[in-house]
Amino acid sequence: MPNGIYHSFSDRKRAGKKSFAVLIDPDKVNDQSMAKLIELSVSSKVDYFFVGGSLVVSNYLDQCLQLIRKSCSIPTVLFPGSPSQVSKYADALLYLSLISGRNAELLIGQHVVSAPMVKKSGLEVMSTGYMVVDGGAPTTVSYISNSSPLPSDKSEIAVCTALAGEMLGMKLIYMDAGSGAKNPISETMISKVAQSIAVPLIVGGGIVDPEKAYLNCKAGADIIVVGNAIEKDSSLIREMADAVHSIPALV
Ligand code: 1GP
Repeated sequence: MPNGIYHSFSDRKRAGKKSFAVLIDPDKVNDQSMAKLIELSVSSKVDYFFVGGSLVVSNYLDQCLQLIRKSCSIPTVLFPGSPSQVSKYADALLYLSLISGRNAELLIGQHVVSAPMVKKSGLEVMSTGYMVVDGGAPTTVSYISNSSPLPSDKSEIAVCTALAGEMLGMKLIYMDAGSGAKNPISETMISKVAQSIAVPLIVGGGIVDPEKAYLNCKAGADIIVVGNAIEKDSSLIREMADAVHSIPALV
């Protein structure tokens, strides 16, 4: 992407164009499943691939990113669960600070340790205020991060957290109910947060049908991320992408 991924996020937001990102967990794919996923994503006009997971134990990350790069022009954004998930074969990195939690390691500690490596990677780094919202059941992210999620019915805490993140200089806010969440984030919370911030808002976790993706965008999400549901039924890629893109851009 000539001007960088963040540029494309902000340009699309400014134009009111909603984006759809497919989340790929490198532990759950191989060359064969990736080939199919890439083909479907290209034909469905998927905007971005987010790549990563709370727990990546395989060595497939680099290979997976290289395969995407050689097969299509969909940009890849690392969504790392830990500093080990940095790869020079991606286009950009969500440099996540878990601002909904109070675990200093995930707010700043791991960033300090990984900063030289991230700098050296040459990746486009996008500072991201990462907010985990209670999705109705313990998810890997809440266990691994050892921090409590934001209560799902406390929109005012979500608003204050997102505002603080933005004023601290974070360029993106990512609200996540966690992969496989029972309850995705409510439109009420999304809308209140979206109205309070100017930076692009990413929303994910437990979105299993196109209707929900559509409603989340209507509420103010700029980028919808779906992983689990697509792993189970890849035909959802097209339906989700169509639902997100059905929202008319601003004139
Ligand atoms: C999780 O936001 C992502 O971090 C996507 O969640 O896998 O439930 O779609 P799902």
